Amino acid sequence: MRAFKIVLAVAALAFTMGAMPGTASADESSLTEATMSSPASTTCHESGLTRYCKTVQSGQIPCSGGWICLFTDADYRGVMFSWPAGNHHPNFARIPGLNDAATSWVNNTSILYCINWDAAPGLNNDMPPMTKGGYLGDVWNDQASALSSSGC
Ligand SMILES: [Ca+2]
Repeated sequence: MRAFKIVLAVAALAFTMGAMPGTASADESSLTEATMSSPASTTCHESGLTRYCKTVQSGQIPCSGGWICLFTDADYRGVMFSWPAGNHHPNFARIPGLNDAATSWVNNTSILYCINWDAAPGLNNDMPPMTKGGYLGDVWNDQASALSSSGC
């Protein structure tokens, strides 16, 4: 996961520099400080095939290749929860901050994923391979309670 964190930190730095043109003339010490105070923070929770990571970062958050990502805000913002391809999760109530909170998504895997309305089998919303959605829509916004646990 170290490489993943570094990618996120670099992406965050690039975003910060792009968003604030005034920093372009910053000297080297300021650049070092910006790197160390990067707002990106990723923590991962290992639990077999329900392994997931949580990323807190300002602005749009990149979803790595080979991962399925859900975001609590539209346009891939807010808090990102992500799973490596092949993983899933049966009940978002076990993930603080995620149940009934997903608003946008990125599927960077070759797997047909879906979100489930409830932890029990029922309504699904498909997320086809290599697609993304900046807004789940008025019906599905803030409703997802599982990731592909009851089929797609
Ligand atoms: Ca729900």
